[in-house]
Amino acid sequence: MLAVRHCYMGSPARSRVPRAAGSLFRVTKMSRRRRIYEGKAKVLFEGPEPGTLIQYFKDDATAFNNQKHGIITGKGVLNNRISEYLMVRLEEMGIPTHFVRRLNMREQLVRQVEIIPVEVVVRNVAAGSFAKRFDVAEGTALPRSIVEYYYKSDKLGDPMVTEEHITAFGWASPQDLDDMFNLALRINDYLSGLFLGAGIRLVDFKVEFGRYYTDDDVRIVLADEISPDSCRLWDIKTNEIMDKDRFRRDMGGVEEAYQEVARRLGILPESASRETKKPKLTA
Ligand code: AIR
Ligand code: ASP
Repeated sequence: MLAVRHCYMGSPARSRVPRAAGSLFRVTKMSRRRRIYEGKAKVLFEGPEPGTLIQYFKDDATAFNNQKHGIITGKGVLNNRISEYLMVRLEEMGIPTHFVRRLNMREQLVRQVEIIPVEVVVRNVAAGSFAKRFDVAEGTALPRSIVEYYYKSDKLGDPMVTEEHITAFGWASPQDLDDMFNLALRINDYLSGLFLGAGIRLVDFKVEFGRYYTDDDVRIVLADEISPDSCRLWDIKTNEIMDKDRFRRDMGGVEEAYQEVARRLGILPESASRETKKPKLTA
């Protein structure tokens, strides 16, 4: 663990690298570790110990199944912090997660899990694809929280699926599904209260789960991330959008919104706010 940290963070060589070459230096160092998987917003590298991975948060943002791509400067730093904060709080509430610890501004150490290819969405208020599918006005409170499943497939555009599809195709067993459903609702209950305390309405969110294998056991744990990339978060008083919909809908002020979420949760580090003040690069 320490060896890895030293190799890309604290080596004496770093102080001799001219400022302008800093990012190049980081890229060179990053590529030394074995890249296990590259997603749209994150990269997974081999971890320092067997059974661990390093989850690196990029500034890349995509929407509508990769049709739209952009860079939100500083997003990776903020999502790393926000996801760390939420996963630690959830662990404290007895929700098992893959999170081990944050390593630096953009990376966290996580347990290696077998990702279940099902996105679990929990909705409290109609928005996004739900509002469209059922022709319900965005902002309509739902009579109760609704859990939906989507098959994780870029090729198919993440189609909505039922428990029947999930168990018939063998993506998850009935017991896995039961665990995922119950965990998703507990996560929703806890996070709804936590965000409410920060003046934010948790409209909906998406979570992913994985199978964590130990010597004599396998259990379902929360994986991936929880951040404004994966939640809809509205200001409780003004309904102002504070999440990735600002990017999807070209509303501007994306990084400012993510910063505001971090600030309200009380976790905006000085260094991150400096980094996010760099000029915006959009693609
Ligand atoms: N989501 C779904 N796929 C990727 C993500 N991030 C999240 C959205 C939203 C919720 O799942 O960010 O919070 C529901 O999305 P939609 O598009 O089905 O309304
Ligand atoms: N992240 C998904 C995509 O890249 C869906 C979304 O967030 O809109 O298309």
